Amino acid sequence: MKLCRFFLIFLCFYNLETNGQQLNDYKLWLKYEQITDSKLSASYKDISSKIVVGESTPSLLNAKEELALALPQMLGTDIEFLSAIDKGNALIVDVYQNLPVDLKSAVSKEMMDVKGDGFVLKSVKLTNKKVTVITAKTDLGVLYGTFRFLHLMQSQHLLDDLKVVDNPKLDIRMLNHWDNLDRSVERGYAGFSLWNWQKLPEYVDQRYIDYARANASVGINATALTNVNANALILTPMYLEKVKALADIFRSYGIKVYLTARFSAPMEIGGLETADPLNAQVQQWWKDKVKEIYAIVPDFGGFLVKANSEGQPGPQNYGRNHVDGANMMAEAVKPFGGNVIWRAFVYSEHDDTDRAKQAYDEFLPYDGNFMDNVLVQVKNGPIDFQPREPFHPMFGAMKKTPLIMEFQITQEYLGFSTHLVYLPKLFEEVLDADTFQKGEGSTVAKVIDGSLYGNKLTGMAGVSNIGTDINWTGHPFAQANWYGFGRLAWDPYLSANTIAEEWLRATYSNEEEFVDPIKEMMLDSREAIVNYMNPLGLHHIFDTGHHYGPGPWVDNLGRPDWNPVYYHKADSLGVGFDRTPSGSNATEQYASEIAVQYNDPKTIPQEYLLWFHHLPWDYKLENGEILWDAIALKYQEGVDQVTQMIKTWDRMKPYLSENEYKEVSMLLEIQLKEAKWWRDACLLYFQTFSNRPLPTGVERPTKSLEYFKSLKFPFAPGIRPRWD
Ligand code: GCV
Repeated sequence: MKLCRFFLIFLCFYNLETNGQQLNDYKLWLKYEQITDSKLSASYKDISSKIVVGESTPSLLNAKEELALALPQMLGTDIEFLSAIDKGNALIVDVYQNLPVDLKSAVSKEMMDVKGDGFVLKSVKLTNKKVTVITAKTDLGVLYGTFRFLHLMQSQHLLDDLKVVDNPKLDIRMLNHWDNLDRSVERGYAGFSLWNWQKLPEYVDQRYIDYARANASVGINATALTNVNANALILTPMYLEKVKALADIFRSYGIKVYLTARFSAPMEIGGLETADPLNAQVQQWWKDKVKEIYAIVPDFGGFLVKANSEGQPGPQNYGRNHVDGANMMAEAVKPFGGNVIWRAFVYSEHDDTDRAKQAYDEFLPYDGNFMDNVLVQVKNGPIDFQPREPFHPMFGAMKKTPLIMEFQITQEYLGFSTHLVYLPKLFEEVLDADTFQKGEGSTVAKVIDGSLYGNKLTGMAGVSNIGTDINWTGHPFAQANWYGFGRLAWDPYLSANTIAEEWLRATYSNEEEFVDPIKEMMLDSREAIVNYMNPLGLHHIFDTGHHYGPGPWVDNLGRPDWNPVYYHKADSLGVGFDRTPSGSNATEQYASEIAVQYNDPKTIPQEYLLWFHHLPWDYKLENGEILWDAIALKYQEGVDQVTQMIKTWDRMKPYLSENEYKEVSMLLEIQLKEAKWWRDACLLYFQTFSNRPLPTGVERPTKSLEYFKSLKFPFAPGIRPRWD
């Protein structure tokens, strides 16, 4: 009995502590923990315990609130907000035009380099005063600068001689929520949708504000609230009231709301008989709808549209094309300054061309025909957010149309929210890829920031990994993917290394002994998952529908291009998809420099080998291994890398609280189990074709192929519910 009570009390404390940890995780990278280094703390106090904040706008008030929250916690003392400063030290936070004259001239040089919502942080010596100034042309810029200033403190930078000028390099820095109106999230692995439609508009969850703070802290300035597999109801007055409530909260954090527009909405909620974009009534319906939206959300960003893709309706249902559809909507939002973001994720069930080629084939002929407020949103690779893909050939090839990059932050094909995978490494690889479309150095980053072709509108979208889990993203390290996406949308030239370090210091610790090995672990984690899921260019060999776990054997789905066997094409002779001129010739969609290199299995980067080539099992790689052995060894390497991650994490115990340690450690154990599952299932399956033994160094599977094939997961998270 006594033992039982003890156990209950223990459980209670355990839960409280676990909860405490999760509440800490809730704060994301905005934890603002006390600075323990006494020298640093003294210098920060000197700079920032007296503050003057311009209070003329809601965004400046947000900056003030953030300082009021962060500084007392970090400095361990009270701070004073003053209306002006005569002498002594102070932090001055205001838009440039409101600064006192002497301060204005002290930062005027830096201000000349500020663009849009960029900002300046500068230490300035004036008569009687030493001032640290956070300023910008816009109040939003000041808010961004404030977050950066606080981040520098969190990561223990010396601020005595501060001089930072930073500008966002892309215009639209956007999250795409694949959130449904029933609060399920397509490909969501962190709970339900944040948007509590039933309680909106009256009930304003603190989460909406914290979501906005987190986004603003990295410069995210747009959010598409609803799934691209859209429900027209979001455009009805009842829901628009709720959208307004969210937009009202987000506005002062600089976040514009976009909605996904179901192409058939004029019929479904408008009572029309057609949604033909060339029909005058349909055009008028969209114009009226847009007017209605802007009347209640004056800064509405515009529409995000998935049309004629995976069963979604679109202009082709009426014999029209993407330009007809996009321009009709663009015409409606244009007078209000809105945009249409039209997705290029298309592949047809009636076309047996290699799926990897279809979006390019379909969209290239329209280059130059879209209105100037249309952006075409292109996924990073030509298939679908695989652990590794070559960059999408539309980047660089589509010269007269602004392309907005679509990355997937949620880990549909990367272990859900269970696997620790640091995605900025993947994002960086794509952004740095050279398209060669305008000579060497024509990187994807230059395509999307508009510098290659001079596009006026630019942007980056990330499919959100955020949900109602206390820690927002399911895995504590998945927060780094939200953070990293935001940082790269702000500046696509930042390195994954820098971003990992920034995130770790703000989230976990500034101890070098912790930061260095964990940063290495993060940077290696993406290659690890490629190795244990899709090595050497294998792709889309996931189990059906939910994409949880391996399913290379799946061959019975409604469309050939949904079946894994379509992608790996394993047979007794070899494995891989021939996309060279002897096969689908997808390489012709790239610049000749790339095509030539990729067409030859000897010169193609090894990581893309089986994406572009079907090769014999005994094909000899440069290092002398035969293909079958190389595949097997890569799977093993992936498993070994996860084992190494576990060891690294274990060594970090002294720098972590018990629960901080435990939550990641438990997840890593699942990751190891699943990495082995991938290795064993895939190797047993491919072995039925290769008919070769596993090479030395590869662990023998302990279960049979039949066992792996028998696994079913009807309730795996993130599958789209059927309401339509
Ligand atoms: C929103 C993939 C996903 C779908 C997603 C689609 C898209 O196919 O599996 O869930 O649908 O991409 O990006 O539109």
